[in-house]
Amino acid sequence: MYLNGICFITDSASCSVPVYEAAFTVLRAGITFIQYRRKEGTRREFYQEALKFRKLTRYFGATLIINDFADIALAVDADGVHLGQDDLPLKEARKIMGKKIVGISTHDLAQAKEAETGGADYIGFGPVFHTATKDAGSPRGTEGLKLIKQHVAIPVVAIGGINIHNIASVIQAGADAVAVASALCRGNVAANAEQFVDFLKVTRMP
Ligand code: 3NM
Repeated sequence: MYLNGICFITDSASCSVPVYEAAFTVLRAGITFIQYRRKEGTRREFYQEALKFRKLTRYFGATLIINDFADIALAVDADGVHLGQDDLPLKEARKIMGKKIVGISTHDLAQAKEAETGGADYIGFGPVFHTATKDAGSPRGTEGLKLIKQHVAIPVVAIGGINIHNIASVIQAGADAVAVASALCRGNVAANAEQFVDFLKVTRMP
């Protein structure tokens, strides 16, 4: 199970190709962690697409996390669920998810500590940099990320505006993994993914 390296977050609005195709391409390049995130359509469509993602990630031995919906995560036998601050409370999600992964989006130290105390397996923290993919508030910067890493022991997945030019600073600040949507999905997905995977090889991040 991979909760490290680079997590590809699907976002159809910032993707130059259908997200399933993009997912295949990034997995083919060597990325091993995908969060299926979908903000449009019905929950039935979400489920049907999530099933396809489960099959695909199994081919590659990659981790699949489902954004927002614990029931869909279980229905497709994903590795876990990722929840925001306005989703199902962590305590309830844990009851449903059992031993599967539960990740929580956090935007400040109080939320990060609360997620850790509540038993989250990892936290997302961001936005580290400005992002056009989501209205996620003001950038916390790498200093914000460092502060979180000083106080929280569970893995921290940095998110928000991370690209091939600034990823080194995010790793330096202590991120255990980085989550990337637009910098993988915009333009040439294969070329983008190769650059990120090359970076991972140099850093020897798994
Ligand atoms: N969550 P990109 S930022 C989905 O801060 C999401 O919690 C964020 O996309 C948070 O890599 C974000 O294109 C968008 O910036 C990430």
